[in-house]
Amino acid sequence: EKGKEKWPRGDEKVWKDGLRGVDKDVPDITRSVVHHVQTSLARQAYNLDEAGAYQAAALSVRDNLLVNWNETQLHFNSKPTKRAYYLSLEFLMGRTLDNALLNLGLKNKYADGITKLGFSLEDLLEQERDAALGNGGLGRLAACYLDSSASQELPVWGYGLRYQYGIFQQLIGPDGSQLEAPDPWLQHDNPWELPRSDVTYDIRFYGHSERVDGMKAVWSGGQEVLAVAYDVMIPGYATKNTNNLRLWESKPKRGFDLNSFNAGDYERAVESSNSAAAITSVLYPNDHTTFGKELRLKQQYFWTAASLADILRRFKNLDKPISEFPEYVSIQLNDTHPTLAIPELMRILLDEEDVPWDAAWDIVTRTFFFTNHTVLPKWPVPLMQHLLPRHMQIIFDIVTVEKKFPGDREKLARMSLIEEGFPQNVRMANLACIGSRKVNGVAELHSDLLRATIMKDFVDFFGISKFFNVTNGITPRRWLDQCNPLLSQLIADTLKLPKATFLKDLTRLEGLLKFEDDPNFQKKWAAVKQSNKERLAHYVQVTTGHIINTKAMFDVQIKRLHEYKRQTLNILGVIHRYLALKAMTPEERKKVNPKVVFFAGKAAPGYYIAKLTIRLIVNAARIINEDPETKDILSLFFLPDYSVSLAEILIPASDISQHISTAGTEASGTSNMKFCLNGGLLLGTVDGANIEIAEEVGEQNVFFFGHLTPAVEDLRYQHMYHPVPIEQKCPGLAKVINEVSAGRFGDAGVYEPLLNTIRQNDYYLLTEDFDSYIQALKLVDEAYQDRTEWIKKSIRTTAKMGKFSSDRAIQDYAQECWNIESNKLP
Ligand code: B1H
Repeated sequence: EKGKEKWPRGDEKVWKDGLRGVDKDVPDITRSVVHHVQTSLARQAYNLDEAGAYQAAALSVRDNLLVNWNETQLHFNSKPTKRAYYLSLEFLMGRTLDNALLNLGLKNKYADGITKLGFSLEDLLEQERDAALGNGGLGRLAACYLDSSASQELPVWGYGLRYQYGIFQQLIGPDGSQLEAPDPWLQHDNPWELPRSDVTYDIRFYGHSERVDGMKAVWSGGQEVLAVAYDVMIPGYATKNTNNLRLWESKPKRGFDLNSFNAGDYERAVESSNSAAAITSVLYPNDHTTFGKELRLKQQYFWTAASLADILRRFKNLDKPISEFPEYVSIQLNDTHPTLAIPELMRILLDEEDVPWDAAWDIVTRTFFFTNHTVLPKWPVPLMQHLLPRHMQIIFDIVTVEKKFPGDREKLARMSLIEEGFPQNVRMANLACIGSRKVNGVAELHSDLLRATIMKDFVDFFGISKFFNVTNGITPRRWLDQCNPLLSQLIADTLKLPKATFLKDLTRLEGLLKFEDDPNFQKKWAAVKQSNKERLAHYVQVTTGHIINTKAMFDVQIKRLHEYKRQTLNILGVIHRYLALKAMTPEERKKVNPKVVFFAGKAAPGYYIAKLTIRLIVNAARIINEDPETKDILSLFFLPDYSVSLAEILIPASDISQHISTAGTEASGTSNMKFCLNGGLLLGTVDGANIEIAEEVGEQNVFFFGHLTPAVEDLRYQHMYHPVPIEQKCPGLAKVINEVSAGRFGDAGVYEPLLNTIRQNDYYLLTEDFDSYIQALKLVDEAYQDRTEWIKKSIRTTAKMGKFSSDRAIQDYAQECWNIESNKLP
């Protein structure tokens, strides 16, 4: 009988002797690296370059992870355990080697071993390509959550897609505009994944659905493709527990169509296999808006169907009745992208498990939890009907059941899963909401706004307790210890604690408050920042040839280019500063504190206005950095191809960072937390998690400006219906805009569409916030003059960041939603 066989087969002692343990000493490490050079890479000492040495070191580290990973699987399989599954279309992991070494506690030993083999570990780390399977904050959040789950020994498994191409590479063309190139991150072997050719599922598209008795149906025909699993090990920090991230690749079910092949039509024969492979070929780079594209819907269904099939198979191994599914499985939906999991689980329960409708719906609504990160995507009914006929049927059946709810008709229309129109649309957020046990936003303000606006009718219907908040978090392992080893060491020395203590309980940083007045500690604190600024300056010099004054204030804004994030406000502020410096006498300029402004971020390839902002930044930099009158006191850089790895260099080097979205538009933001954890001060609007950061560190330690959320709607209304010319509304900004428009930064004319968004209805309210923004920048300058006070602010900021650890966020989910428990490997 399966599952009851004796194992291991053969002699248990022989098996045990054959098992590899985790490396303990430098000789074990060098032996394993050499072994991989020889037998995995088929190379030798004399022909090994850095790329090869990186591969061998990575394979050797992977062996250690595998030992722990296997034990973790066995541990959690040994008795029925409730698990949580995190479904995310994006996992922005960045590099793995350094993180794995730190989590395993093997970094120093590997550094020694690698040195003995004639290489430097630091150089090998630079050989690794980022795994960039995400757009921005939403994808990086998923990566932080995996780290926190494993580090807290929680049974949380991730599911995503194995895109052949991650987020595009950004290049800057001769005229300063963004150009895109593919990101072939799998070109070299990826040592961090394990192909699981034995774990596959058939996934159907198109075809037709025929009802059989009542709510049941048979879905057949159409196209079938194969989902193949790839496993990525997720090591916890200072624990053996090593979780799993399973990524799906699409493959043709059969190599090619034999009928067409036999008829001599070879092109036709491979056509369908190409279309199967296309499903997981590329990450959509649109961030916030990917609407109406058939391939995107295919990705979403392919991934949710494969993941659910896998989850169900694991549940079935437990031999429990299907009604107990929610006792063993919780599924977190990362935004609306995986919402098809709801009708898909209904389909499986109704059509394959013979569960009646009400019982099926009960199982579904106890299994899913939904995190909202932003506004509301929808899918056209005709597209869904064509691609997923059975799911469309189920959605309409849910609507029929919904109609039995009492309530006024307008309200029902607002709450409906179907938006009327030509064509009709399926509202995915409404489906996710009614199909889930609980719904949360990602910062207090955002959750409040959800409850008060788009979810209001649902709050009335389901009651307020279904709607709650989990403020986002970041992992202190990567975003303190890994990216800022000097600061991490200084904290450990000062608190006289092992690093693991505060890296696992970030609230311990509060202990630093005792030292804020200690001049000796302040000096060391400042020295760490200085050294990180030099590291960044070195990077800029190597990549662009520019030499940076590291005594200057470093001011950083790095995030996706978006109108609502208002990089345009920042660059127009820089130009305002430049014009003011130009108007000064040389004597006056001597008194000005030098400043370097950094931007980085990608724009969606089709986002014209965002791309114009990049072009303006790049071209303004060309003028400003060459101006002999000002270049010593103001310089400006747009660093191309922003990535997790680049963030790891930029964040520790910042004195001040900007988070300046129009109030009420940034759900949370997470880089704000990263900067503050690394002792950078925050300049921002009263939006997203900025508010909670200020609550923690004290408002006197952040620089806030701009209108508040409740004012935004009225202001927009005024701009629409009672527009005031910009010269009157905001003369300071008008002057800057006129200079740009006149071609002072080259390209006269090309920026008009960008400038017009401000001159015309100014949806993101730059004219409303510009003056207070400039005022806030002035306060920043003044504060920086008093360096001791600045350093104190910086220490206080770091000290109060405990709340923003993703460990806390994951505990919130584990307790509020998943009802799972830590289970540490012996
Ligand atoms: C966030 C997205 C997003 N919100 C659709 N929404 C996407 C939506 O490709 N798509 O279709 C991609 C991304 N991303 C971000 O999530 C918020 O803007 C941030 O404020 C927040 O910090 C982050 C994590 O919650």
